[in-house]
Amino acid sequence: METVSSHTHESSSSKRKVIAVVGGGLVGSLNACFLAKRGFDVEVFESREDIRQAKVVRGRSINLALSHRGRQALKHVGMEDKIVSEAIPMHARMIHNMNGKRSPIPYGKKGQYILSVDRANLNKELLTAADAYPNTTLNFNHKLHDWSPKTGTMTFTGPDGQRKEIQADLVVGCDGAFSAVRKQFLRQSRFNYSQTYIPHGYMELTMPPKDGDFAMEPNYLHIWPRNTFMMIALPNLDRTFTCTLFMPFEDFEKIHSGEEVINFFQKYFPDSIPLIGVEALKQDFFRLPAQAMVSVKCSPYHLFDKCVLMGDAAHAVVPFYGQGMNAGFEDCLVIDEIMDQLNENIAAVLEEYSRVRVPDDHAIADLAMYNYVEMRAHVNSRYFLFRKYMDNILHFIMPKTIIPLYTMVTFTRTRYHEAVNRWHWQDKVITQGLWLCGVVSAAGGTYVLVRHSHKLPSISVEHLWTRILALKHF
Ligand code: FAD
Ligand code: EGU
Repeated sequence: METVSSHTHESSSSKRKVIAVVGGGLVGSLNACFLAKRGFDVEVFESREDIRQAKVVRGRSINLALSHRGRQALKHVGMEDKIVSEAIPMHARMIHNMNGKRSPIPYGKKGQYILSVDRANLNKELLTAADAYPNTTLNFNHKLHDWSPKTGTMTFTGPDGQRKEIQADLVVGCDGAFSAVRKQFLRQSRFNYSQTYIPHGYMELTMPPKDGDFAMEPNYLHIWPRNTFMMIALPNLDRTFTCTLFMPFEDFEKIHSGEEVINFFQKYFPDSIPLIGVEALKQDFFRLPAQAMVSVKCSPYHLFDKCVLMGDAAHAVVPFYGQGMNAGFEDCLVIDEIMDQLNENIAAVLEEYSRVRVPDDHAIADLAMYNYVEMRAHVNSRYFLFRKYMDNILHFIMPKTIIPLYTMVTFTRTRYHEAVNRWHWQDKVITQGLWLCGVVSAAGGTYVLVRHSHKLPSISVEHLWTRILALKHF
């Protein structure tokens, strides 16, 4: 068995705990910063090469929406300002209807906005930040194959293709939706696991600048809601937009030629054709096949005091709430808070982390899936506008009572499962309010009729009111 670097050797003799972070993606690299800041010896193992040196970075999506939860986590390791300065604020959604009409709907009050961040750039910044801690080592081209829950020994394929065994006190699985670390959990009794592929795939298309500037209004999240088809576009610093088309695989498979692509876009997203460009569209569409989306839920997140899962490895969610990365970043913040509470007693911390975090991650996984089902069922541009206007108006009238769900999810650190509970409660309040309005107007109408008929004895307004209130109990 070998140790990765000399400082690991020295520190294990000085009894500093060695933590192996498997996966140097968004969550792994941020988590390395959190753990290094605490003074642990951190070893990051990433299967890909160092993306800071790579010429072409192949990731899953080009840009992402960063919101409050993610920002709070970045702030904790001193990275918030840097990342925000390299991001583009989106103050509202811009809804595109079939005729090319655009309608903005603000995300919240002035100053409430989400950010469009470049995934590759964010990952590079976080790797550089992790690298700057003297007690952190980044190991690229290290692919985990398996590990032993008994001993904490991990087996990797190293840079030269040779097998390598490496030992750590704690293994932190940040290796994404298809986690290799998680494989050992599946062999344990009382481990819950489910994964669901949705029938939709996604494809990314680039919208180039027009006359050197953004082809559409830059500070918006552009949305083309078309029931089963949907397109979203987020701005990039280079004045391009990355458009993401969501569509059932079945429908992707029906499109074979450039001409069919244009026909399809002509039918559903006509205003985007001149902006992306006919030739670019014909080519871009066939560059990569449509990508699958999976939802993964499991529990618990820890195995003894040896291992813990975080980010997509613990909870991959479908991207219909813009929360996957934000939730993963919040995972890092939550376990850090627990580390403080429990004095870094690893066994106790991991148990508490599973106890606290599982209900919240499951809640956001459910919400994202719920939104996927709702969007594909009946969300066209008019319905989308109507629903979001209603949310905003009710919030404006009763700011303390009615808070839109996306506001709690996007702009607060309200625990996800509490946001869901509150949402159900608000729904009841709204439904009862609507019923009451209906009953009051029906009764009022009846009262007026009765008064004008002069045939029946008239009832006092007070009397009518108590009757209406009594109705509520049915
Ligand atoms: P990953 O980013 O998958 O990183 C895992 C890392 O582990 C990778 O670097 C991989 O190379 C490495 N690895 C894998 N296996 C091994 C192994 N065996 N050994 C060593 N290393 C390994 N989230 C948002 O918050 N906002 C959004 O707007 C948003 N939009 C999205 C749009 C789309 C289309 C998709 C698909 C997702 C979106 N997400 C969004 C979700 C977000 O991409 C993920 O939640 C996030 O990337 C999770 O980070 P992670 O570090 O846990 O996993
Ligand atoms: C999907 C893909 C609009 C980036 C959910 C809203 C998303 C993002 C919404 C992608 C939608 C959907 C919300 C944010 C965000 C909305 C949100 C979805 C970013 C409920 C890069 N979603 N996304 N909800 O409210 O809370 O604007 O690929 F179309 S950001 Cl599906 Cl806030």
